[in-house]
Amino acid sequence: MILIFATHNDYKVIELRKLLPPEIKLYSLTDIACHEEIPETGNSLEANAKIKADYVKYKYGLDCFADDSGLEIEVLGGAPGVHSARYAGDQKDNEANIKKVWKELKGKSNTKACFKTQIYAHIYNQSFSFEGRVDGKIILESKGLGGFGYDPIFIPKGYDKTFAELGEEIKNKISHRAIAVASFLSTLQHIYNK
Ligand code: ITT
Repeated sequence: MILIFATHNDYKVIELRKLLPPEIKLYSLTDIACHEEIPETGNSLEANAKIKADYVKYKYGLDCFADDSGLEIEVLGGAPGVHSARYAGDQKDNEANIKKVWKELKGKSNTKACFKTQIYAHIYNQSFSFEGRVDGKIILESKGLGGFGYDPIFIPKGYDKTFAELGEEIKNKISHRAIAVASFLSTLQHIYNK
């Protein structure tokens, strides 16, 4: 079966290709030559995931899903949250975003944080929503070369290394995205086996 993943983020596509079984052929927006930036005007992860999935469903009429994810830092009242991609400005610069997190956390001892993912899917003219969350903490230095975004500064609970150090195998077992995708997958299996 074919599914369109409504994203321009190549790292997310790489993660999803590893998380979904090979019989699901995954195409990104770039793969279907959709180069527009879909405006993420919602004020929640779920609203933005729905906006991205709806865009593809109504423009192309294809089964699709979108992921909207964010980092929530407890002492910052949940920031950057829905603004994670553009925390330090519209250029979506990971390094600048991380520097802004460090600046905002200066002098604060509580660095508890979590990553959240919302997936919104249109499959066989039905729509579905799934969520995933992983708790952890922020560190005030960058560690590791794997992953993307805030991975080099996030240590998941129960570990002593960042997502960027732990690598894709462990991240793909415990991450916010892996948890949301597991629910998505069990729904897909249920629908396709009917
Ligand atoms: P699309 O909207 O095209 O899918 P995006 O990168 O803009 O791609 P989001 O709107 O979901 O994705 O933005 C979430 C931002 O949060 C993302 O750019 C990263 O900075 C960060 N983020 C999301 N998931 C992450 C992960 O697994 N590890 C580290 N950072 C992550």
